[in-house]
Amino acid sequence: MSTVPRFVKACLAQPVDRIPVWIMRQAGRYLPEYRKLRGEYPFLTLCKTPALATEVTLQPLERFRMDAAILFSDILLLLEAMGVDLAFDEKVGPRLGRGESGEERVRSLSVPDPVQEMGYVLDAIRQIKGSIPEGCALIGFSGAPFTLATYLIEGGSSKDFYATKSFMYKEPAAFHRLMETLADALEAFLKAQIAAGVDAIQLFDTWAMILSPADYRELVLPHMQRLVAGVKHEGVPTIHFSLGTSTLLDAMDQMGTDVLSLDWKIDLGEARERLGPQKAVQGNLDPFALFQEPARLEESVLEILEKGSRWPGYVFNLGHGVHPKTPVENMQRLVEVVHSFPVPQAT
Ligand code: 1CP
Repeated sequence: MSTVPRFVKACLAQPVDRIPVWIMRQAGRYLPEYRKLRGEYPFLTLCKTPALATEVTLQPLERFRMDAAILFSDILLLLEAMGVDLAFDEKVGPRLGRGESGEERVRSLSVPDPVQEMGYVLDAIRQIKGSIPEGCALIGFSGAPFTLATYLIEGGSSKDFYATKSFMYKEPAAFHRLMETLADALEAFLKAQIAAGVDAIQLFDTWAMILSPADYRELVLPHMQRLVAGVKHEGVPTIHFSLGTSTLLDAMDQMGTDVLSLDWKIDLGEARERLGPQKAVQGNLDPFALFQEPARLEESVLEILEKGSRWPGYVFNLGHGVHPKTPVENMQRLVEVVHSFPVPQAT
């Protein structure tokens, strides 16, 4: 008989026997086994070959007893399925399109059938579910509409988001239409991931922090609410990730996700006070805390654990992805400290 993983229980703000832990980018460049495989295959080949995506997803679980694994993929692959050229350049990062303007890329978008266009992701999910350790949850994910819109309009990463912001302010109606199209594509894709077997969904809105609270409420929140409501219908918990959380916390609380993943710039105890016991939280250790010597690292982890665990509904994580130069033994130590922490209201 399969029991509900403790990670899923914590996302639903239910009591747990110990605090669940997983780490953003836990499968990644700080692991020598990832670097070895990455030396043999380009990044996109790892993502698009289900056996390789499965291997990378499961790599950290060989070393650490994480309570969840996240599917190895990337938020930008959906834009490719929507009709935009995608390449990853080692030096400059992602490149979208073939030199068209942002407006041209926006106009050419289509809403794909995920089974037809993202079948490699769905196959990877089924393979991972076949070999993931008992009790370990699998997290599916996507970008959020706004963060995907920035990559689409800019044609890649950006420093000042000039193209996104000028499009948004000059053509608000077209911007809303773009957000709607992205939300439609995301809803279909996330439902397909759930049908393939993921236990939870995380929505990455990395660049929402560039918006004022008023613009966030006007241009992003309604689309997030519709998307989250559509996915919620499927019965798996939803997690919202963002950076620069404190300024947008109250608006993000209204989005409807079960969990908010917070960065280190907000005090976790204060965030839990503001959000109340119904809302689960995930986070929020600074990824660079993993560069401290072991005794100091332990103190930092315990401090976060104490603040996070005062009510049920807490998942230990970093505030953003683990840095590629992180010493692996410090990750090991972090996981051990979380595991041995006595939960105040343990089941
Ligand atoms: O060279 C390499 O090995 C590729 C590096 C890499 C990896 C490991 C990229 C390129 N993407 C990923 C995987 C990835 N990306 C995952 C897999 C699961 C995990 O291990 O956590 C996830 C969830 C993402 C999500 C993602 N991709 C985000 C949102 C989260 C975040 O980190 O803020 C964003 C913004 C991207 C875009 C992206 N992917 C990769 C690059 C270089 C970038 C651009 C980042 C930027 O604009 O600064």
